[in-house]
Amino acid sequence: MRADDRGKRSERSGPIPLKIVVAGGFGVGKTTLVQSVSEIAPLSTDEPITVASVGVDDLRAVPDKTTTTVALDFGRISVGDSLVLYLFGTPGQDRFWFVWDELVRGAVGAVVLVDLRRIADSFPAVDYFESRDLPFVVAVNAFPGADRFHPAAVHDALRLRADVPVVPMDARVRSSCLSTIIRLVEHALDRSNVVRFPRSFSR
Ligand SMILES: Nc1nc2c(ncn2[C@@H]2O[C@H](COP(=O)(O)OP(=O)(O)OP(=O)(O)O)[C@@H](O)[C@H]2O)c(=O)[nH]1
Ligand SMILES: [Mg+2]
Repeated sequence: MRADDRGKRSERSGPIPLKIVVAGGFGVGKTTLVQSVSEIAPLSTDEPITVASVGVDDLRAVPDKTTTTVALDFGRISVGDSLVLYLFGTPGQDRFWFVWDELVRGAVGAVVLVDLRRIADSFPAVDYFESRDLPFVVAVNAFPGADRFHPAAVHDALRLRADVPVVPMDARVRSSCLSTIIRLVEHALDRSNVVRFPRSFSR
């Protein structure tokens, strides 16, 4: 195949789709992240938190929280003409774990959000991606006290593999979320030894 034929082929086939999962414990900011970065109106499946949650979900750290994701969050980000990222946010409550296996199918990797006031809540998500050998980055979300710990200390506390990135993030700020997602894609590409992330993508 000649080089210009390859160009025509990629024109016809359109941008490469990449699936990214946004995971973590209950109320760590997964829906907020997807809503911050999506260029389309994000799909959200949040429902009011009901009395069934009492004694099950710990709302002390997020007292203003009135809804929870019951199926998934969905959003999209285009990266120039070459890539389109599809974001799938997981439900945070333990009773919706069964949805995770469907959501991660075909994903290049995951952003695991952590609220340092409740770091143990994100252990199951870390374990999940480690056990499936899926690339992930840990994003320390900007809840009160998040800046008191260096990423290296968080890395140690979560007993992460040496190459797993830990990044500070504010899920309410688009540029911050994009930096995290770029870090994930770079990490996934590093692990697969393929191409570099396009430089044309502005954060
Ligand atoms: N201070 C602060 N609050 C945040 C941040 N990110 C999210 N929040 C708030 O935290 C609460 C929980 O956010 P959600 O995005 O619903 O969390 P979630 O992980 O999707 O929750 P579940 O789907 O129920 O597991 C909301 O009240 C957000 O406004 C952040 O970076 N800093
Ligand atoms: Mg949610």
